Amino acid sequence: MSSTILVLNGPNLNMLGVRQPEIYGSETLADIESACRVKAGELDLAIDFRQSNHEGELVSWIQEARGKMAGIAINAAAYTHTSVALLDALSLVELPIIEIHLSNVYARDSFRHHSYISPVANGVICGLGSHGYLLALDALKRIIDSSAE
Ligand code: CA2
Repeated sequence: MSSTILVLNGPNLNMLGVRQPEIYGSETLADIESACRVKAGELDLAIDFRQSNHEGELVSWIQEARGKMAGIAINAAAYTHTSVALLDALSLVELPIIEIHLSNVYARDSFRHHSYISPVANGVICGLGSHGYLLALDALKRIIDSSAE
């Protein structure tokens, strides 16, 4: 059985550490990927860490995860608030899903308060910066282990 977690990152997250550190922190996406690799190793998981600025590419990666990955951690970035296509892909994938946001979306613009993907996520983590990614891996490990019992 697969023990690989697909960690998906949506549009503009490749710019982390370059702009708006007051909102998103000073770490780059590469820094977050490194921390996730260390955490995954501690949890005896592997990760496939990806970023795309293209909705269709994210949809294809979610579809390909079905039957191959053990779970999905996703920061869909702005597509969180707009994408029925991501909702549909995630609802078909039959894997545990944790939604992540670096910032506290509820303390920001009202259009960030609605997520299309939360209804199909097992859990949502927001406002804890890059630590949220590590908590998402912890949560997925628990869900995967408990469903294997
Ligand atoms: O807080 C989060 O993680 C978000 O998913 C980030 C998205 C935003 O649209 C969501 O509402 C909340 C934006 C990602 C853009 O990333 C940037 C990184 C550096 C500079 C500018 C944007």
